[in-house]
Amino acid sequence: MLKRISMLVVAGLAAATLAGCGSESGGGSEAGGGGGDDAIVMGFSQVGAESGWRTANTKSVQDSAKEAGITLKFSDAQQKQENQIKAIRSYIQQKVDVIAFSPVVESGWDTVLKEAQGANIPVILTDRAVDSADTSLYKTFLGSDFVEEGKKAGQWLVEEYKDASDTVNIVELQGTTGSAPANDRKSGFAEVIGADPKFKIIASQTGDFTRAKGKEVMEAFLKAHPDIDVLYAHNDDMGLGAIEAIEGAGKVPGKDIKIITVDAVKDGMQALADGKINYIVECSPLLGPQLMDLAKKVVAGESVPARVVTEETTFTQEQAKEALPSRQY
Ligand code: GYE
Repeated sequence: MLKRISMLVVAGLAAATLAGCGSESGGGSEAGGGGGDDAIVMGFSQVGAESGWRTANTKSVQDSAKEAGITLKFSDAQQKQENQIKAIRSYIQQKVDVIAFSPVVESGWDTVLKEAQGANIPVILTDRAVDSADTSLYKTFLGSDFVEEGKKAGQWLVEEYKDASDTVNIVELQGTTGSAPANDRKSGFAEVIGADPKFKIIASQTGDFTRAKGKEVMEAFLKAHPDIDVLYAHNDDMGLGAIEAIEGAGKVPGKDIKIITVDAVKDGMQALADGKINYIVECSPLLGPQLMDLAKKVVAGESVPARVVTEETTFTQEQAKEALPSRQY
């Protein structure tokens, strides 16, 4: 018994530490929703701050919570699943009204999701999916169709090289290993280009969705493969890092090596308009308003659709020039 109590105390302390270790982007923080005592309290566990997309997503969630009068408890998991599990457990202990999170990887969530279910706290998945067989563990999943994004990237490539007969050597910078966007953007792309054997993925490695890792891995690709025609990067940030590596190797990004990325954040769009990227598949980070709507419904016990897919487009270099001035993020 004593042991059990002390374990609870330790868990409580861990939760308190988690909620208290506020840094600018990390740790826990609480934003008042402006509402009274009956304001909905949402515990939100964010993946991290790995990319421009993520920064825009965090801002969207925080701004929308304020606007909706929802009190937001926010924590940044720094791309670690264990931190997300700790955050979710702490939200369960704090008896929040609803938990929302963007799961860093797809697998390994059943136990903690069952704990939330046992405590009668509804869970909303936002941005990324989990692979749990039991879909009753969450109320809804709001986010993009990443397979579709990968397909759009592949379709552009097929069209771009429709008259070529030579082999097209492709290198791929994958997102975080095990994450839904990395898995799905890879498979959607592979499915489309797989129809024509001239397309060859000669190297594929994770760049963890960051600029620094994108640069590092692209440097290694360039050393190992002198004959790269195309880079497919699962996000803009890795593509931007890779551009530095390509320029460092004396090659011209967008010309010597064609580049396709996903996201369409401002820096990516600027590189596209400048001719350094050739095509971007959009993935919208502005999920906050829909998330708050869903949260209100779920807390009120109303039914919500099991899946809410974000609407997205694609950008060529010309379209990027047009869209840039009014781009919000
Ligand atoms: O594409 C990438 C970010 O999960 C859709 O995560 C998100 C992805 C996004 O780090 O830039």
